[in-house]
Amino acid sequence: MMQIMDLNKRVVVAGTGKSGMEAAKLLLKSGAEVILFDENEKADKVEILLQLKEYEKVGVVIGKLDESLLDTVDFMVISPGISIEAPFTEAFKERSIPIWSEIELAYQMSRGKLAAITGTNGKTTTTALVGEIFANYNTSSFTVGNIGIPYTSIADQTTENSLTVAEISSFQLETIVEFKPDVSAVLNVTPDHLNRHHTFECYRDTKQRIAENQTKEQICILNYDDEHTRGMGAKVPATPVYFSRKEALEEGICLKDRTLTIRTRMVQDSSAPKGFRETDSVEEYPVLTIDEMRLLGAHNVENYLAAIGIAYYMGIPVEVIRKVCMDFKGVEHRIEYVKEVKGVAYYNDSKGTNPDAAIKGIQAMNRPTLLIGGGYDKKVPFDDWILSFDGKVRYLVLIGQTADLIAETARKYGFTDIIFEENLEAAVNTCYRLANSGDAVLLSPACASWGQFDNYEQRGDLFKEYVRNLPEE
Ligand code: UMA
Repeated sequence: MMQIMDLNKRVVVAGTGKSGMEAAKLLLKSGAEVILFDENEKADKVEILLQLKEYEKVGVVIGKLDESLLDTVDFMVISPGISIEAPFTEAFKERSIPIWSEIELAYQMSRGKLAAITGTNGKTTTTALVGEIFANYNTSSFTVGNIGIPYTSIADQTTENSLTVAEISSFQLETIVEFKPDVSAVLNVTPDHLNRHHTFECYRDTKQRIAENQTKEQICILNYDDEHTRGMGAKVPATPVYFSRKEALEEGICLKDRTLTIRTRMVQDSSAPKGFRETDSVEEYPVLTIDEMRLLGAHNVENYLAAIGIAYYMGIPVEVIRKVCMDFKGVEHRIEYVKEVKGVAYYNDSKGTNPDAAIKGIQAMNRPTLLIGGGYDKKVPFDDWILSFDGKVRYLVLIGQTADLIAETARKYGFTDIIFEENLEAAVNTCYRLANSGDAVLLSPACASWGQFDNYEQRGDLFKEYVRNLPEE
């Protein structure tokens, strides 16, 4: 990464959400003068200034930016939520004032090694897993980005020995300049955010930009099973390394029988200049089996394969990768493994707040399942969710406002093993009574939590508490 910049500069920071506030703090700490700008008239100037009260060289503009201000501005840092096509950016472009993504600023002001992960789905889980692997190996490690922690919030804490993993969205990639991860990854690309990027091709190409500044010595991890990311291999300047859940790759990260396996000619060697030495034949490293993973579902096999590749090429020993992969419980509230009680595995998918998300939850189950559902009524149909049960659901235990409506839909499709409960605690106790060893209990409500809980986090936390209190004997 680059040297820490000389920040005797005047910078406009656009957006006063998480990214803008953290970018502003980093700039101010580094001696820059900052003008925070937000188009939303409702943004609270006093509140913003209060958060930055320890700094002097800071101004806040809400609503419209006076163009005369721009004559002395050196560059702009733009928040991910603001499109590069936003009309106010025109004045910057006319004056050739550079526009940097918040992650560009963070990158330029960081040290150590960086892994950056993008893709339409799975990036949060993959980033979280890589982050845990780093944390187990290195005392200075950071997990940042679209996952909810702005990269700028930790940039000045990084050292030459730090390992950082960043979840990167297409929004953040739109305005990178020199952003250059040591290992990048594009997990998959399916249509999303087309209102911002206009066409699928533009969206895909924006994702591919994660690798655009890399060189042959650096690695770009790509999904072989996705035609769009497979095609990127020939286009990116980095050395592509594929992962595949479906194909036995000659080189790459793939399944051998049911074992997630690294096949590589780049062997880790701490005495080699870059930590790797090239071998003539392919070396094979088994990491863990699918059955040893606590996270379920084909999509998670892909996330693990990618994470294993990223960690390996960031120089993490296979033993450490294996240990963390075996322990990894996933992102909180997302098909999260809680514990096993009397041979029954309990999963918290409180984030399954709509039928689509809850379908992923049920698809991930590989055991007969007692499913807890229901909650706040968002007036969405439950048909597809019921149809996804696929013979796996032994009992549907319903709570909340939507209980009757879900039951009615279920019966329409011939599913009648339905139990109504007053609240979540009673639902957990009923599942505990009815489950057999080898079953799973899944909270995946297909509904928002409101009415019974403040938010899905609280619902998930309570579920876990009830499960942990279940008698083991
Ligand atoms: N604003 C303008 N003009 C605009 C648009 C927004 O002035 O045209 C202002 C708003 O008034 C607001 C500020 O910009 O004050 C908001 O900035 P932001 O939307 O970038 O929000 P942040 O709080 O900085 O959060 C961002 C990411 N948000 C988006 O990409 C929309 C967060 O990802 C990310 O976690 C965070 O930075 C830290 O890196 C969220 C997200 O939804 C979770 N991401 C998308 C996704 O995952 O699908 C990409």
